[in-house]
Amino acid sequence: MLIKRKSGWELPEHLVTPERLFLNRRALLAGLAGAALAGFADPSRAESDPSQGLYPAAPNPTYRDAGRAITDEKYNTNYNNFYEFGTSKGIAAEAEKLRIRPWEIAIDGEVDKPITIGIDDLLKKVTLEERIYRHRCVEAWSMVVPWTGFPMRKLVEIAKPKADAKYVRFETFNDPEMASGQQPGLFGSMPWPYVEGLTMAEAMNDLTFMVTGAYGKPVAKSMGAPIRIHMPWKYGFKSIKSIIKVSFVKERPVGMWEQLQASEYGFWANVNPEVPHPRWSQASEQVLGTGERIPTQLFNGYGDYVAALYAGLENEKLYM
Ligand SMILES: Nc1nc2c(c(=O)[nH]1)N[C@H]1C(S)=C(S)[C@@H](COP(=O)(O)O)O[C@H]1N2
Ligand SMILES: [Mo]
Repeated sequence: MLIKRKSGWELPEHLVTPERLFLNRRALLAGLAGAALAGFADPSRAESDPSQGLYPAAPNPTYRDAGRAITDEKYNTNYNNFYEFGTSKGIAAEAEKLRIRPWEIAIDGEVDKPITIGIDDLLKKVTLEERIYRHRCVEAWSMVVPWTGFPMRKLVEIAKPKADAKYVRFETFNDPEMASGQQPGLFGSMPWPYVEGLTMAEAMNDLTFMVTGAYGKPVAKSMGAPIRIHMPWKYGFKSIKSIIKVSFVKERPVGMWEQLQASEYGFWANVNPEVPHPRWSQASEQVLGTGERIPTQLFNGYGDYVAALYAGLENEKLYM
């Protein structure tokens, strides 16, 4: 098969588009329209961010070595899945339309007292730290990212959930005027807003990280400013960007991808090289920026931290 490399970090599109394959015709048209707008993120963007003085933060020594080189920032800020701004990887320029101040986060559901907190007030309540994590997309590519943020556990402490809260449900903005990808297209619309969920035990795990920065500065818009989550042992679609609502709930949340195609994108979505996605293998991954393909590890190599979370859940579809 002929594989044409474009430049640098760009993978051949047919290798990296599976997440949108079933939307293909619509995606194709959207991609054509988006191509004219596509460009690169402007590195000067962070200058107007009021939280800029908080970066860089002290590295957490436990998460300093990801066993691979950090992926160059330019790959990470310009090669994204952020469907609110389009279905191609080149949404960085379009994502500059994301307005990140004021930015309010609602914390509600089974909590002592529902609150709404501005991002800068939230940042005052936490201590930021840097962690280098491997990131594995279900489309079988990966990167290594120096995130800055705070453990999700800290957000749980702030929220004070009641004992009957069993899951956390996260929601991204829904603003078709700002985010062109949220406008209904020729072939309909995705079931916006983007929603994802975790169990309380997963939320309390030390690895579960609320990300507000990357590469020593506020996180780029294309990567989910001003606040996203990252769970490095799960496929990337679980790590929801640009969060506006965190709800503590009794029932298992249904994510946007799960709602769209439950047979392909489940609730658990833990990385496992031996469980193929229905349409492709998960055995190996392309490391962005290196041209290398390497074997994928169970739980993306984080089993020591998270395997115990799944004891007794063997009947669940833990890896899809
Ligand atoms: N709101 C929102 N969050 C999202 C997505 C998205 O389209 N919208 N894409 C997900 C997918 S599929 C991946 S792989 C990661 C990509 O994060 P990155 O662009 O920072 O690499 O974000 C996840 N979070
Ligand atoms: Mo992904």
